[in-house]
Amino acid sequence: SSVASKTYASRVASFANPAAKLLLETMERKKTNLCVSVDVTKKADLLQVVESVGADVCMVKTHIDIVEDFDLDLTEKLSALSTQHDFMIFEDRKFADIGNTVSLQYSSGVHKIASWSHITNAHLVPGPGIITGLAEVGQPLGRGLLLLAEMSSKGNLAGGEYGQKCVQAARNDTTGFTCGFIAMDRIDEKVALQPGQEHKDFLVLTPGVGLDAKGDGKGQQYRTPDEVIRQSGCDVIIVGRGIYGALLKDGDKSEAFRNVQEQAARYRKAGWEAYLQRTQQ
Ligand code: BMP
Repeated sequence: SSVASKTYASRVASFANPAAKLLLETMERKKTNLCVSVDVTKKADLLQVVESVGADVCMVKTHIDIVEDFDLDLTEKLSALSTQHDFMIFEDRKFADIGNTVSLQYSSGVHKIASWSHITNAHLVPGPGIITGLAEVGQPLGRGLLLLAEMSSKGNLAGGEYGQKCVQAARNDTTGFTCGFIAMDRIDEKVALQPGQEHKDFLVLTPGVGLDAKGDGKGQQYRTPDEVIRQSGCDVIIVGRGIYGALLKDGDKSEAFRNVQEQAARYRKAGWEAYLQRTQQ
């Protein structure tokens, strides 16, 4: 039977990866499948958004390289908030180079991603060596990796046969470091097992989620939490501008942050109701 009918809690045992286990446990404990994508360029705004949404999310997603005043105090504060509010951190780095280079990009440089991000992601364009390179750094730290099997944007070149190859590569990663996908549906269940492969459970995290807009005029395409969670069987909704959008408008900042909190509560409720309906609890 499809994992879509199973509860998050019942799937914890089917993962070896500690980050995947923790995410499923967190979702069940907090009753939320919402990940907020905090794509703002100022450290103070980023931290304030995270403060505002912390109680409503299982995970916060960052693009740490867009922060203009980045310093390691930011990732320390982010980690402290992650403990305080019980959510995980996903740096949306989209690694896309050979194994040796991604090891360095993941462990080193200004951002030292592996030291604070529980989960990160990669394109499989360079081949499975990218998984080996990232696993070398992340596996000893108990981190997890998602492969971008599908994307939400119009005209993207992922998906199709490429997406199927991502599923095969994830299954063939015997370390368990690869624990899921960025995808638009339950892609792992659409790809037949190859001879010798065992069935494995994977997480599916899905961006391109909005309740009020269909697109952004720059290729993004939005679906509702119900379409993503109930109809497509994905596990986590990733929402950015639908939640922090008020911050992009001029006006009273404290009012904007109140709106951010309200939107997080709204998306959390929509995502969780879709999950309850899917699993008929
Ligand atoms: P928004 O909800 O504001 O459109 O933001 C979506 C977020 O998810 C962005 O951070 C973007 O980089 C990311 N994303 C996406 O939109 N589509 C994908 O296929 C993969 C992504 O990581």
